[in-house]
Amino acid sequence: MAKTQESAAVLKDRARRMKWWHDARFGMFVHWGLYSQLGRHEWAMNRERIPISEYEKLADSWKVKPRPAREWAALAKKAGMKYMVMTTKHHEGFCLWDTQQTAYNAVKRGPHRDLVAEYVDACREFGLKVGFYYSLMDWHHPDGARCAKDEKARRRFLDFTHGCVRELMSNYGKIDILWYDVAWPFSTPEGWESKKMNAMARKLQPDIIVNNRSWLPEDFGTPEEHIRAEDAGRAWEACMTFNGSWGWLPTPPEDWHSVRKVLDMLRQVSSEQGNLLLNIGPKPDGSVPELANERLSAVGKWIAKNGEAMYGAVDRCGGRFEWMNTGAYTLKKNSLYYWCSRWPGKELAIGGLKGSLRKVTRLDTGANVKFRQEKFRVLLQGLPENCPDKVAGVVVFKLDFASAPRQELGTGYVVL
Ligand code: H79
Repeated sequence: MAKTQESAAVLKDRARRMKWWHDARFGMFVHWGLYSQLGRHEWAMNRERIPISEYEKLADSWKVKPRPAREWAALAKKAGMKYMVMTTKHHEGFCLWDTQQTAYNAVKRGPHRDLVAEYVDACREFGLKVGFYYSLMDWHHPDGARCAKDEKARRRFLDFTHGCVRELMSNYGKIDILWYDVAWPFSTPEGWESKKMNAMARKLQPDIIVNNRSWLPEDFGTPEEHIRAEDAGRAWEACMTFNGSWGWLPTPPEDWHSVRKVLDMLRQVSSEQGNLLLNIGPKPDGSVPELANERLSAVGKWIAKNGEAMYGAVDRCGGRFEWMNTGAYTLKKNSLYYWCSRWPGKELAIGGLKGSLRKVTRLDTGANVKFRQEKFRVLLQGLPENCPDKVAGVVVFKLDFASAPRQELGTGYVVL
């Protein structure tokens, strides 16, 4: 994606709009649509080349329980998530809101309800920020592919696309995030008239945060299914599936990320000022998958005691702190948080820490921890024999230094 020179005013406005998002750290992605009924991944229509006429039948067979979005929002809140992003239209082209752009929508067909309105209400009820996912690629719209080669089709398709975005930005009150996906078949912002589209979104929603998938960098980067920081100064959010699929796919328990794995993902993003958007793919009727419920509830229980290590103004570790085999770090100014995920017994040695260590506390209990600082290591002492964290086996130690800490490891060190 082309780098653009941005003015001080643009950067200042972005910092204002994104403050809450940086502090929030953790959000819930929800992939729910007609494909959920098939239970074979949200790309089934494309992978299996299901004809449109056959796929469209799913629009009438879709049965949805009352207000499932309340269950998602309740779980997100319980899990320590601060925002949600829901698929208002995935690649299949079915619109979950009351749109005037197409009759292929959840009000005119199957559910006969505005599922986006229900979702927005649920987010507000649980105090969560509201994000809309919108797929630019559309396998259902007659011009969704031919727009690449036919200017009249392109005009129609852009009117449709911009019309959808306009409705989403106009009809549901304050929207916090606009999350575009797959800008195919055009490969430039000019193809989509993205500048105009995003300016329209921002005019309607002056505080909105827009992702980078309309061929413009906008506010944040979106690594998908991997965690990798963008350059310093650039916000980023890793979006991750829970069990290898975005849409509902029944999988064995071992395919779901463990509680420990989710905590490690949170540590990884927090250590580089990123966010984690963790997905659930609700069942066809909207129910939360049992394993998502179970594991996110445990994640939330853990975060309730240890959230200080991830929420708020974290600093980038930027390679200054490398893992030890007992754990790894997050950083806030002079405080280093050591997420110990492999318990060592009564004494924990952390290698290479430099800087004057003033105080060590355990986040879960707030208790002070006895320590000894040697030239190249810190020893935490008097710990329990067995790991005291019964939720996930992860204990966070907060190490307060007199000034910003560093780590010097024994690169090239030879024991003679
Ligand atoms: O919604 C979830 C996925 O379904 C969607 N993004 C997440 C959040 C997604 N993940 N991967 N992809 C989409 C694959 C994208 C493939 C593409 Fe292409 C490559 C799109 C454009 C170039 C395949 C080849 C489809 C069109 C050309």
